[in-house]
Amino acid sequence: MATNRTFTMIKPDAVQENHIGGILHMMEEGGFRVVELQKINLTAERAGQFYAVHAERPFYNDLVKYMSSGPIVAAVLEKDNAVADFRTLIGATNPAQAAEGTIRKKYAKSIEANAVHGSDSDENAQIEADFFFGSK
Ligand code: IDP
Repeated sequence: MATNRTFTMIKPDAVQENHIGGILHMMEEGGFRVVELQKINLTAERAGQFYAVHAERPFYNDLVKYMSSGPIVAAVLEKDNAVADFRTLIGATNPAQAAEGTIRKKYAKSIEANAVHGSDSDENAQIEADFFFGSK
């Protein structure tokens, strides 16, 4: 995957509260094009695999439970400088610290239920996109 793509998920709290459209709209308004899109339920096992990098963190078990608590929307997005620009658009992990105008500022409920995921590097964007959509 080129550096103009990133991977995102709309997390269970935001899907449950009917914010898929609002969040996709903010992504498109932010200049991102939806390349792949899928609504899916993660099993606890799959959620655990996705977040395996956090396996030693104290919040890992809760995070796995939360991410498998209801459907999520997985997507691949395209834009120049996608990974960095998307991290800016979603805002800080903790919504209390997220900047005005960011997706998490508007939709996140807590540091855990923070509405969206965004890849943190080109390498992880590729790995995460493949996790859901396979190699392209
Ligand atoms: P990021 O999603 O902003 O990249 P990470 O540090 O990679 O943040 O954490 C992954 C996810 O784990 C976060 O989006 C959030 O859902 C959850 N998380 C991170 N830190 C905490 C915490 O301190 N308590 C509970 N959940 C957390």
